[in-house]
Amino acid sequence: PQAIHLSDYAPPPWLVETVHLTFRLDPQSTRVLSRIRFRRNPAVPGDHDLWLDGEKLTLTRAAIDGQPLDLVPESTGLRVPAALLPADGFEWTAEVSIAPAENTTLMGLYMSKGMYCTQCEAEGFRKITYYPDRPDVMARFHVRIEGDLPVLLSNGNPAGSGDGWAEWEDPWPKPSYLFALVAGDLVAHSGSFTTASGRDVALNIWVRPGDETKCAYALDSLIRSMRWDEEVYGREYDLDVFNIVAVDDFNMGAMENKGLNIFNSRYVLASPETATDQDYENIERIIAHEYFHNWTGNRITCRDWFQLCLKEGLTVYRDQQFSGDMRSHAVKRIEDVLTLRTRQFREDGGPLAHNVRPESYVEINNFYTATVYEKGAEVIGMLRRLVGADAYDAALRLYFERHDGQACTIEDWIAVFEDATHRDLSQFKRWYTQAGTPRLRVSEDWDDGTLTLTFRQWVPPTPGQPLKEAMPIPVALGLLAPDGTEVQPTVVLELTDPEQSFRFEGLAERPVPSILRGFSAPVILERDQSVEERAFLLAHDTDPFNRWEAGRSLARDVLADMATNGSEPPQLFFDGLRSLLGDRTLDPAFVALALRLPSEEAIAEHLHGQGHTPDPAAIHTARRRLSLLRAQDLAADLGCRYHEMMVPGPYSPDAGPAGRRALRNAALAALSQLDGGARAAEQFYGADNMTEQLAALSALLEIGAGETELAAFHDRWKGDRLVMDKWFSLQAMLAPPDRAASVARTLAGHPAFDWKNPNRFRALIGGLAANAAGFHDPSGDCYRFVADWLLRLDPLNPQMAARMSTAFETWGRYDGGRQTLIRQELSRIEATEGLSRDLREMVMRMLG
Ligand code: BAL
Ligand code: ZN
Repeated sequence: PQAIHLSDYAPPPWLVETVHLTFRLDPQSTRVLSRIRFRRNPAVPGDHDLWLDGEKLTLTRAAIDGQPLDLVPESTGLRVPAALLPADGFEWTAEVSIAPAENTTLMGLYMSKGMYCTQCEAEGFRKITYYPDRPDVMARFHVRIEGDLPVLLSNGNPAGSGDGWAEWEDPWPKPSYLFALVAGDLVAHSGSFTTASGRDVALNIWVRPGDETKCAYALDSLIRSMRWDEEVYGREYDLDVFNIVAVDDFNMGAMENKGLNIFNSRYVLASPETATDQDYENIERIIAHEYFHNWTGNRITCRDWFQLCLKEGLTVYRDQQFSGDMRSHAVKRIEDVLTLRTRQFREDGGPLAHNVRPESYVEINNFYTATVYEKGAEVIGMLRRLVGADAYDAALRLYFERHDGQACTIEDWIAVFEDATHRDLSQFKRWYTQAGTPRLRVSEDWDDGTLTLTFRQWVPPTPGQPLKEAMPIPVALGLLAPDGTEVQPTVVLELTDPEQSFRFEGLAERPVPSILRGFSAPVILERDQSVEERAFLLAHDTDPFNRWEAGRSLARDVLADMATNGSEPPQLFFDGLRSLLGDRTLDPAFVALALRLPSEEAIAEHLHGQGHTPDPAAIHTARRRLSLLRAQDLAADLGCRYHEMMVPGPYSPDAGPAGRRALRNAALAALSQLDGGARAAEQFYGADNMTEQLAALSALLEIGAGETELAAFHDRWKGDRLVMDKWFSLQAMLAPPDRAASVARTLAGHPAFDWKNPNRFRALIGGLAANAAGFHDPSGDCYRFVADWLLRLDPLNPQMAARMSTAFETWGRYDGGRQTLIRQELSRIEATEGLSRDLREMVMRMLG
């Protein structure tokens, strides 16, 4: 398959004014009638054919201005010669038929448990009808749905309904990727919102009958998101109705279709008995994310798919701000950095590394990545740090004013900031055009009251980019006196050169620098720092992120040492944690994060970065040993906190009680190593909420117990799909390394392993891939198991298969034996006939 290049972008010669669609729904043969008004694009002179994308469509008839056409479709679309096209515009009419019940890709129009639904981003609309399916073609849509189902939904405002039909009118021009249709036997959990200017908006969360009792939190999150976007970004909602639909079979987390968001049901449905605190937090975040897209994505969209980060990076940044405002900024920042390091640094350091704005792709679905989303959000955060909050607000106002209704590029975005701040941001653009995580090495020099900090930056080579230029890096920094007082409050240093020094003069005594406060840039900071200095920062840093980071990097180094040379942890490590655990002024959620040991994956990545070949088994053993030694050393303190953090009264998902449960469950996991799981079993059977029950089950599995509880959990929850996903993933994730493959095989043979459901597939295959020592067991059993399942899923749902193939992306870190085994599996996949474009591109990139 051909790669598509950013440099080849050409504007569309034909634009669309209006689209009228009629759907006559039928599982095997849905008929789609289209009437589309085209006009010439004044920016593209000359005569041009009309190209309409279309895949797997049966064309019944087509006409231009009522004149029937005799066209022979190609496999990817239809071409109408320029000679047949009136110069000043025309009306295209067509009828196609499609089979939603046969559509297993979950792209385009498909069925999920008797319900019709759509997913059009990025290129699903072309599986619905012939159309210029590209985001720079924006049009007003009118949709009529005919079908014998009680609820018939599309984008925009309702425009009439009757027995077996409904019409929808969307007044806002939009690209086809934002089109949506839902039809089914659904019920709504409803509410309303009055916008700042007094517009009443009806809010509905549509679910299958029986699930309407699990929508309250999603609705509440939506209302808070709508209010927040008015207050913080001055953005008001612009339709009379906002519909959200929960679907069980969905490839993504959710989709921001105009006025009709479609969600994976795991990010809508929640009750205290079935959803964890983490689930609630995710629902709040994703509801907000999709809602925020209404302005950053929908009203202002992307010119082409290379610009994906324009909407995704910004919208992730906005949802991060929102979650911070709703909960705790310090805790949220730590969680976001953990996600970034786990998913994005891994991607940036391997064969799949790509720019925040990629420059070529074979299959765009493969670029909905942590780099585009999470690093994209970091880039926005850095911009805001560099220009300041007020200038950021001014730039955003200008962005909305200048580009409303347009399909834009990163150049447009940067220009807005340049115009609003009069800064030259040409170097900053490198964050969009250079892949790889910059490394920042800092050295200190102390001389007679002057501290000099010297920074040296280096961006490692990535595929297709052997040489890099210096990045602009905002480094937030503070200085602490030996008694813990802050002698230099946070300043933002702007690095622009490969090497740069900064002097701090007139200091009475040598301070301890706190560098990269709040994780002010997505870089790897390299620093020779003593255990004592880290312990000092863990105890005293006034920046909560760096306080956490001090403990984190200490734990990481301790674990790295234990895994590579069998050393023992220093007592100072335990003492630091003890004082943290005993500090009742700290947010319990923060303490829980500080107690979380770096994952095995994080240690492997760190060791690889230090020039070692990580041994997954040694890392696993070291982490378990450190966890046990820590529990022994801190047993009394942990026991104390376990009791203290009990949350009385009815369950609330709010940050306060959730933080208490997080600390309590961290203590439980540690203590279970000492008490044989007695407390965990007690908590498991006594829990009235999923957070406590699942944490107890997890603590039991981690110590090799919990067989009875697993069975009890299964019996209690076998009727609940979302809870059963947890049952699958927990077992795959926590299986002992030498038994991971056999546990996974048993789970795959379980009657509830509905592998065509993306959530269930991800639970098992993703869970196994997250079991680092198990997945990398030297037998290669898990590699084979995962490859077999990718090959099985690929013909049905290539997008999911391609996404899950990233289990293999870190192969280059490991020893020769493991590398050979993984490459064998990747080569076996690559050699398979009929492989999808999606999976083929991923495997080829991984093989390099
Ligand atoms: N646009 C795809 C789903 C999301 O990022 O919201
Ligand atoms: Zn998004």
